Amino acid sequence: MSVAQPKENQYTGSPLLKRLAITWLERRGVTLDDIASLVYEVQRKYIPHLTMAACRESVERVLEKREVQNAIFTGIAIDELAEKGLLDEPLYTMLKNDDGLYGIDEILALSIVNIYGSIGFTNFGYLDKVKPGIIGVVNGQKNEKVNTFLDDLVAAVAAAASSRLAHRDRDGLL
Ligand SMILES: [Ca+2]
Repeated sequence: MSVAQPKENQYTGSPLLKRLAITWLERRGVTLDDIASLVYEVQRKYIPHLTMAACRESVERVLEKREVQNAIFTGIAIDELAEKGLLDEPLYTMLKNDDGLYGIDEILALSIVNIYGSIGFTNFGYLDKVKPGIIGVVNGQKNEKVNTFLDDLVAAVAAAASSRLAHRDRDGLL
């Protein structure tokens, strides 16, 4: 007698996951254009002919990757659980205060950063340090909201999209 097989995942191979990832980011106050603006800021000094449309397209391609979607769902879910007070100690206080020694927010984000090669680490480091645009905005909402994972996720998606553009430009595809 065979063991019951799990039903095929309704999300497998579906553009629904990408749409959901965008919806979850928007629910937390981050739009595709916010992330595309970060990509533009990072890459415009290296690619003079760069357009916002190309930046936005690159962000969309990054958001099609399953590992990126999963990192976004996981990080945002933890932020929202902490915001609702649904996590036990000691996790709750670490997340609420964005404790610098927690570190798992950055580790989750790093799973996104390297999908287009190691140049992503440089871009991520810059975005994490300077906190331009929407990263500074979500970082400044720490009193009302828990964005412990969100700022790193956004920086990571922007860093990966920037790396993708750098590679495409080098290959003459832009
Ligand atoms: Ca963080």
